[in-house]
Amino acid sequence: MELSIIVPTFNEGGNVDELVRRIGDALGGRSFEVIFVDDSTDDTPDRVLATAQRAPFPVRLRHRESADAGLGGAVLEGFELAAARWCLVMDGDLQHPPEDIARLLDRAAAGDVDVVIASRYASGGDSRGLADATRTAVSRLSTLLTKAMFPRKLATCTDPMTGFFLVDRDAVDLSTLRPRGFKILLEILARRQLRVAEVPFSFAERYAGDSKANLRQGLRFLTQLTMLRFGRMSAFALVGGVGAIANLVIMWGLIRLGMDYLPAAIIASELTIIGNFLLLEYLVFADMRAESGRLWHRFAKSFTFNNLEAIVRIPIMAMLVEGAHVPAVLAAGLTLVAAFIVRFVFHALVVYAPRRALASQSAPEPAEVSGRRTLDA
Ligand SMILES: Nc1nc2c(ncn2[C@@H]2O[C@H](COP(=O)(O)OP(=O)(O)O)[C@@H](O)[C@H]2O)c(=O)[nH]1
Ligand SMILES: [Mg+2]
Repeated sequence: MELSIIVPTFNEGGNVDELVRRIGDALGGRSFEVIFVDDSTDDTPDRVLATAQRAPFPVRLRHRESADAGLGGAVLEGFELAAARWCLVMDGDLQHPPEDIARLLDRAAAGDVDVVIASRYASGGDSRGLADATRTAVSRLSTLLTKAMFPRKLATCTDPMTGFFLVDRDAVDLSTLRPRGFKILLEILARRQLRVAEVPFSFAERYAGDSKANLRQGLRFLTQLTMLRFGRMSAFALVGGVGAIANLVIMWGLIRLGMDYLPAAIIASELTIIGNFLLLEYLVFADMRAESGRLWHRFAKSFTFNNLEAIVRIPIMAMLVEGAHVPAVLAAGLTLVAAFIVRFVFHALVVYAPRRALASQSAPEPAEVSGRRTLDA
């Protein structure tokens, strides 16, 4: 087998047939397979199965039931299922024209690269298929930001956010890739210096259905970028920083509304603690949530910890100021830094600890993910 084509899909029922037909027309004579890694809630899996029956080449389906499985993990799962060493990743909505695949293969055949990227931004490519001016601006800006963060690794890459690329699976250390990586190509390129070539292409309009891009995915992307560059701890710090500012703003607002400063401080702190927890949940530790038990348990631990922390930190600060005559602002700073480190360690190791590690030996192993459906047609 020369090539495995990996297509992550989320509710792309109307596109499946046309995609498979055009891939077949474009790659006639080559030996390849198509793997749909699907998280849909609609009839996409049935459409894939129906199409697979008719296709003169292997069309495989991996359907996942988990509600929150995500795009990055889907592509990773595709790599693991792939029969060929060279894997092509493309969207299922025909924004990535199958007719361009042959040019990617030809470039790889030269033998001097690990990745061939289909770029919207290389000269000769275009991104006209992006929905509107806002999407274009967001795409341009995030590309710029990403390149700035990895100036060396992305030096020869104009479009690190594309979902259309060909990669030599043997050149990638799959175990280092994190499924939280919503933009899996970026994850691949940032982990290890690879030899990259680009082929320009025209980003087309969607054939059917709607885009799944939204603000939440944008936030996830920013978190991914921060974590890739600076590690999880800095993403955690960023959330803490945003929380500190929110805390002060809320307190100021409540005082302006006529509230006494003490209750204002307490309400602001509690709201911030809850807000921070949600940001940690959905951004910083999103990839560890599934393994770490119930949401309410995590919340209870996090909430208790943060309240205890305040109760402990303030007397220690007072001791430093009154007893050791440390200037008040320095004392506040010192205790905040210490509290930050303790808080990070507590969240990483306790709140988001894998359930298996916490469970006593007598507890049953968690059940295998149910409802997986795999078909090799
Ligand atoms: N398996 C899987 N595929 C997804 C998920 N979210 C998006 N996709 C697929 O990823 C591709 C790109 O998504 P799309 O909505 O077109 O994003 P856009 O092109 O940036 O507007 C499409 O094939 C989607 O069906 C997901 O959570 N799981
Ligand atoms: Mg799309």
